[in-house]
Amino acid sequence: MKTALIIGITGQDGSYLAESLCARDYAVHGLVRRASMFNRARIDPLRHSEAAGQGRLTLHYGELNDLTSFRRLLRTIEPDEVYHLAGQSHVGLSFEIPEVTCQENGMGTLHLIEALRDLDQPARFYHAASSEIFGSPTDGRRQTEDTPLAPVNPYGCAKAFATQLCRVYRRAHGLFLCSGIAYNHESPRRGENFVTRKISMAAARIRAGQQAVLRLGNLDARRDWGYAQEYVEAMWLTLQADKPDDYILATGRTVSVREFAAAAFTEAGMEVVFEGSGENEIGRRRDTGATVIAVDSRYYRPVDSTALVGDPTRAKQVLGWAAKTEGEAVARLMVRAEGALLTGRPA
Ligand code: F7E
Repeated sequence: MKTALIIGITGQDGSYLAESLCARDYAVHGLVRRASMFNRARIDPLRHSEAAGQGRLTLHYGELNDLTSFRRLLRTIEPDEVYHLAGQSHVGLSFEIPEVTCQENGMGTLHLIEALRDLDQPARFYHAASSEIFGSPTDGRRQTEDTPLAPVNPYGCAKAFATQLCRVYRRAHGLFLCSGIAYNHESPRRGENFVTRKISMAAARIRAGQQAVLRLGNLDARRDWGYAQEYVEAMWLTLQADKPDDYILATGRTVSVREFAAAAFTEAGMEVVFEGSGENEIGRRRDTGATVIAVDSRYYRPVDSTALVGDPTRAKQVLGWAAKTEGEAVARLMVRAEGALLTGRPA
């Protein structure tokens, strides 16, 4: 039986990955942050499952920058694979809390790989990198693993640092370190302050008469949106490869925030027509004429990366992985899940 350690097991990706590894008969250990309130809702079903009952899921308290306890944990559980999915993940917020973002996403990663380096048999290590390392490329081409790093926000800077560090340590110390350069990947488990979840929740609530208007920032921003459950399979495949490497994990196609919202509202039974422009743009229901989407400049970012689209050819060729669900289909599945929450009926 293989042993895996997931750092960030309570997050969207961590919870899907834990389920996937338990189904593959791994002994799964998860690092969770101590907090005054429990934040384990996403892994609760797994914690109460047969796998947990059989002792195949174990949670440990830990912090990204607490190197001593991480070293102790590594020595105790001797993992074959470590998945580093933790850190401050909100790009917009990284302008407000840049130090925490860089400490967790940058230095936190350095601490982990330094601890691995000291082991007699270092585990294979997956680092959750991000398309934000590329910033706002202007050449009109899809990004590959060789696209230069040019981040435009503190979050991207921290991820670029950690990605490059993994490359350097791979080369210098021969460690099995891999970065999955993931583009936006969403699901019903997404945090509520990411735009896709904000949209899907609002569409379901407006439909149910529990909310009047959805206020959004930049409707023109385009994202390469995939489905998180598929992306965690790529994470696992990355660590099963013969050699350590970095992989672009993307669908290869973008839709705008406006198009994503339109698909979500249509799924909720409300066709939306957009009119106006800039801060004055609104979306009205075609059937009632009611304004259901409005632009609010509070959600604009100082700089927004608007041209990120990945070329996942290497992941396809080496790992045999390809995203199946993209853009509008992601919007539809997220609204269906919200609808089930609101009505109590299965999705
Ligand atoms: O924004 C625009 C916003 O916050 C997407 C993280 O997983 O993916 C994620 O980062 C776009 C941006 O995700 C609102 O300006 C418009 O252009 O959902 P988001 P993100 O910033 O792309 C990358 C790959 C990561 O690595 C990150 O960890 O939507 N937008 N109106 C809005 N965004 C938000 N949050 N809220 C709005 O009202």
